[in-house]
Amino acid sequence: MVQDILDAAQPAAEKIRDYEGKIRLIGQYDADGINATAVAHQMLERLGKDFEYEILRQLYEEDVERIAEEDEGLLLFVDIGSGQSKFLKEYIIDETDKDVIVSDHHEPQIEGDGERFIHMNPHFLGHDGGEAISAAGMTYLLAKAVDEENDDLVKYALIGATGDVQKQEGEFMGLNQDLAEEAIEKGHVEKRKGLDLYGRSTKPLQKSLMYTTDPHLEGVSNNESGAIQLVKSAGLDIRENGDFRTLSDLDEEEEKKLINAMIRRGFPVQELLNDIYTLDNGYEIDEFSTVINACGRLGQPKKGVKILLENDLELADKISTKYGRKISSSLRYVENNKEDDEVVYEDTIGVIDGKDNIEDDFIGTVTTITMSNGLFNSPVVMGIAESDKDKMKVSSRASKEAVEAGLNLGEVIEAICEEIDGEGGGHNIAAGAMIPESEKENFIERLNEEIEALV
Ligand SMILES: [Mn+2]
Repeated sequence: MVQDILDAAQPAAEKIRDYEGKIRLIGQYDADGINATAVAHQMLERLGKDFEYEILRQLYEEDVERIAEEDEGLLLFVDIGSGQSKFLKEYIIDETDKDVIVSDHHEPQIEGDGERFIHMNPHFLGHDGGEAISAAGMTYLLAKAVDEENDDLVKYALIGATGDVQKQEGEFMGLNQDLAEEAIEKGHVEKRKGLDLYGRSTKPLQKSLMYTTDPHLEGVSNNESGAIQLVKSAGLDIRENGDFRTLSDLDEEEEKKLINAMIRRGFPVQELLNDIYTLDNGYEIDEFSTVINACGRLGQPKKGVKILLENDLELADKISTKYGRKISSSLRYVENNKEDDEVVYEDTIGVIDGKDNIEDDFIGTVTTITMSNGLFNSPVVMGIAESDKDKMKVSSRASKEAVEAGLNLGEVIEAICEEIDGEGGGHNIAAGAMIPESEKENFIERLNEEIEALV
């Protein structure tokens, strides 16, 4: 299955191996992009290449114009570039003598020419770039085509795919499944059925249990001493060498004991069991991918590359703490302004206007938390915040009930964006958009109308 991508990667691999000048690596700033960058970084370093790298939030036209002027003669774009491939051709291929390689999985605009512009994208080979493979996966296969020895980098492909929410109900799909098998076989990743609780590898066990509210665990949800009691009733210690244990600190036998204790209490454990992927550094894969994503959100994507390549868990810990603080302060802004109807207001939908007080990279998280914490009693909640270039970022979530009743928020948002010269879409339960600042009121009004008509 992955063989066709490995074959398709040969011309790019050859170009990279043979190129003797300076190379520029350009990556995207989310967890997938940072993993793809780490893979390419390692590949180039192992080849002894002279290279620079940068990580961008977006690749705007002016970025392409600027990159066309840089010194490097070979440009390698990862997790970015497919959606701007017309600009790459126009400003770089047609105007300079530089060569371009793109390793991406976003919807491509145009194909490359196979010579100076090599465009690797799963869409060209009939694979779904949405859930079958990420840019980290594409770049991993490129690295493997460059040198078979790079196959130790396979775990980054999985962390990237996880960051792009390519797992469906806990399971990798399509090409990702092949990559997961490869990683397990080589011992970089372990897979077993386990309790899929928040903070599995980062929070004390009793916290993971007390934070579990869906399904509600009578006497344990939101009840720390009840959670500690449950752990003790399973015959387990909550501490090890003085420190609180996390769920992933338990061995398989111990986790079974806990599961049995939960079954004895009549808890619907089946709903909490999932395939758990644990990395060889002890982190559960979703949690590690969140940390890498946080590096980008905090404006420090290169720290993500460092955490990945040096397995710098101390830095990972620092980033997590900093990220948590940033989320708390964004939530505090909402809390402090909930009586101010220019910031927090509700018609059919609930609206949080973060203005320039909530960073656009945090408005999504704030919206998700607000949807679940009962601030509104609406079928849809949206957050909006100022972004760069006179744009506003919109993030929206629908309630489970609304989705079950047939709402597809992604489609609604996409349709409104078409009317107002914005860009957006997403899934039935979560969607986002970038809209012109001037269309803010209009957008909120239109979304309210649409939801009102549907519910
Ligand atoms: Mn991606």
